[in-house]
Amino acid sequence: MIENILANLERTNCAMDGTFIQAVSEVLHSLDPILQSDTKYQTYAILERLIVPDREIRFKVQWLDDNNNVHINNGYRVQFNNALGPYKGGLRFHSSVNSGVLKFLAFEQIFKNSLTGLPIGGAKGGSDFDPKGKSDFEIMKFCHAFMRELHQYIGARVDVPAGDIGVGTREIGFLFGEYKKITRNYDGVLSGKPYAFGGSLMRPEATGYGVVYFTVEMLKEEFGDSLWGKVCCVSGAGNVALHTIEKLQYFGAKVVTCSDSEGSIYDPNGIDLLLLRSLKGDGKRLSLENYMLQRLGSVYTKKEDYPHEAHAVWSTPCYAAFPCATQNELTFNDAVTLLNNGVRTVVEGANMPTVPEAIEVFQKNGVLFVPGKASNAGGVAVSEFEMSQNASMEKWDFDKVDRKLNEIMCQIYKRVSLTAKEYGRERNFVDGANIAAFKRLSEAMILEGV
Ligand code: NDP
Ligand code: 2IT
Repeated sequence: MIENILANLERTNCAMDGTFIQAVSEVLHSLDPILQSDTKYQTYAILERLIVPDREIRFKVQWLDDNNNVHINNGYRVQFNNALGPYKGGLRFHSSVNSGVLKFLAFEQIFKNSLTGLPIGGAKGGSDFDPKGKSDFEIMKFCHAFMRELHQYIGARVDVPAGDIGVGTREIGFLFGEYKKITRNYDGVLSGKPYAFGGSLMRPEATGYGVVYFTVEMLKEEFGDSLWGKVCCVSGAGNVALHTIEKLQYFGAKVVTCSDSEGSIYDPNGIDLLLLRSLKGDGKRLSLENYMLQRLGSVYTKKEDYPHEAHAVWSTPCYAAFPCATQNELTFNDAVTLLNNGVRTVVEGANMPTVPEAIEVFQKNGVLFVPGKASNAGGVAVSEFEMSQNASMEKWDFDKVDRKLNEIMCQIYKRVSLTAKEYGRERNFVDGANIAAFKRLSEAMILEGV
């Protein structure tokens, strides 16, 4: 049945939908044991309904650069499934964005949001606008133009976008400003807002912190171990990577690598976070080469100087690896190198950063592998906390958000590991996550009717 559904999916989707088909294929193959357990999933055609987005919205974004040249970009919002609550998920501004990438991200988001146990559905949006090299005013003008179209489709109880690659607090601020001008509504229509007007404390940190809270709980339960003194490799140097590094260091780990789309840093003395933030914090995009120039003993490797299908960021021995940049960044060759270097666990900070062949290498060789939909759910969880605070006109303090984030991440770990055990897939956190998320989602879909 699964193979038929996948064949049909390939037939009805276009060439650019590769990552979407990859994501669906992974989920469907995980679901085999639960599908066998009850005929209701077939009766209600849950799989067939689950893999088609509720709607895909596409619009034109026209804007003027600082020299008054006209630019046109594509804007998108994929509202995938709202069985569990309002559509919820980030906006990505990156030149690689197209409808296929956003379908994959929105599809993953349904499962991630289900795992949080919170009342949120799944969506994703964005644009092929490239923020690199743009002035603050150009970013602002683009965000305003984007919202002039997007505002028609969103709402605090309808669809609540947030940040993702290329979209942080600054961009959400500009988007919110325009939404308010157009609609006069001062409500929680976006999360990840600046604290000054409705943002939650700790939303910027939440994804990275959550990744590490998940890891701490998992290491305690699975190995009776901790992060103290462990060497870790992290990829990326954006929001998720920076806060993952910060929390890993807080728990006593030594992080020796980070990267961006141009190259990577190896720092045997441990990443100097202050220096890294001065280059990459708050949306800054200075080259990592500057890190090497300012930090004795560190090594910078340009992406093109490293052999094909492998990445320098994964080439040093480590106990734990945290891919926090983008999809399909950790290849089969990277997995073999990490395995040969003794890695014990790989915890995804990004969405689907590990290719399926690499996941197989880890799983077949006893490396604990955690999919992003479980380990990076802290970001969207705190987004939901922001929605709660906005709806009740409250402000929670830092400790409350931190405690609730930690609780959610520990609960996700428990839910995923227990489900894996229950369905005979012990320590297979991919299957555990997909089945646990599917259970909650499919129950809601059945109860709501066709
Ligand atoms: P940022 O834009 O803050 O940072 C992205 C980082 O990834 C940058 O260092 C960027 O380098 C690097 N990167 C992007 N594309 C590539 C590439 N093709 N090869 C190598 N490096 C690349 O985004 P986030 O940190 O917010 O997002 C990172 C990942 O985490 C994404 O997969 C996102 O979907 C996921 N995520 C984000 C959440 C959030 O709350 N922000 C929540 C959950 C998941 P460069 O600047 O050179 O392009
Ligand atoms: O992938 C993700 O979970 C995000 N980009 C965050 C989504 C959100 O709504 O906070």
